[in-house]
Amino acid sequence: MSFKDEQAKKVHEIEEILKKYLPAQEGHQKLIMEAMEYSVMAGGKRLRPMLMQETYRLFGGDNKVVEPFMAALEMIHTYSLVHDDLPAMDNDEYRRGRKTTHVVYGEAMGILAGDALLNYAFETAAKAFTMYPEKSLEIGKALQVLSGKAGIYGMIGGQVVDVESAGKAVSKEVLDFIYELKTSALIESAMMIGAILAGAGGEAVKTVEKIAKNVGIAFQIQDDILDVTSTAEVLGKPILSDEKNEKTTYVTLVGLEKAKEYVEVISMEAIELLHCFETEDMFLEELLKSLIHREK
Ligand code: GRG
Repeated sequence: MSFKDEQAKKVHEIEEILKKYLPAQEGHQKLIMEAMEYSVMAGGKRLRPMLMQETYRLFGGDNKVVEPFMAALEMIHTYSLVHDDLPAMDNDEYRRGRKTTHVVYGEAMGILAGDALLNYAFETAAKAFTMYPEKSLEIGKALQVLSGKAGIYGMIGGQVVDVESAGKAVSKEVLDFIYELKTSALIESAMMIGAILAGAGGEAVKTVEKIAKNVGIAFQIQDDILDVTSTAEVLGKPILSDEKNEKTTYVTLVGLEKAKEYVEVISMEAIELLHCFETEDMFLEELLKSLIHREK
C-alpha cells in the first residue's frame, strides 16, 4: 500500500474512533453536542491522534488504551481552533473548508462548544481508567502530560503571548517561545502520551518530547509559509491571515527561502533522533518526511 493510501486508511480509522467517543446528541442541551460534532467531524489532517497512535506502536503498544486519549487530544485541538476563529481572536469565517462554528451556531455557542470540547476531552481520556484499571499509573501520567501541554505552560500560554504580540515587533527568541508553546506543546503531548501508554521509560519519553518539539516548530513554520504561498481552497481557511492580524512569523522574520530551509533542517533532526530507538515505525518516519513539503 502506498504511503498516501495508508495515511487515508488511518485517517478513516481515527474518525471512527472520534465518532465513538463524541457524546450522543440528546437532552435539552443537544445543541452543544451538535456544535461539538460539527467542529470535530469537519475534516482535518488528524495529525495529532495519528502521531500518538504511531508513537504508541513504536514502543510496542498493542491495545485500545490509547484510543480515548487520541479522541481527547483531537477534541482539545479542535476547541483551540474554534476559539481561535472567534471574533475576539482571529475572527475567521472558514476553517477546514466549511463555515466556522460560531458562524453556524452563533458566538455564544461557539464559545460554549470550545469549552465543552475541552472539558469533554478530559471526561473522555479518563474513560481509560475503567477500560484498563491495570494501566492506571501510565494513564495518570498521560493525563498529567495532556493537561500540562494544553495549559498555561503549553498551548494556552503560547496563545497568550501570540495575542499580546500582535502588531508589535517580535524577536526570534519570543517567536520560538510562541511556536514551542502554541503549536509544539500539543504535538509533544501526542507523541509523549503514545510513548507513556506503551510503557516507555523516562529517558525515552524525554527524547520523544524533543523529537515532537522539532516536529511542532517545523509544522508551524510550514503553516507560516502556506499562509503566503497557498490558496484558501487548498487550505480550507483564509490565506494571508498573519498579515491581517499583524503577526510576526518566520516568513516575515527570515524570509520565505530561509523559512523553507529551517523546516527541512528541523524536521530532519527529528527524523535522525527517531533512529536512536531500537524499534522503528516506517509509517511514522514517512509521515514526518511528508510534513516537510505538506501543502495543507
Ligand atoms: C487556547 C484559544 C486557544 C488557542 C490556542 C492552537 C491555537 C492556539 C490556535 C489555533 C490556530 C493556530 C494557527 C494554531 C497553531 C497550530 C496549527 C498550525 C494548527 C492547525 O493545525 P492543523 O493544520 O489543522 O493540524 P487541521 O484542521 O488539519 O486539524
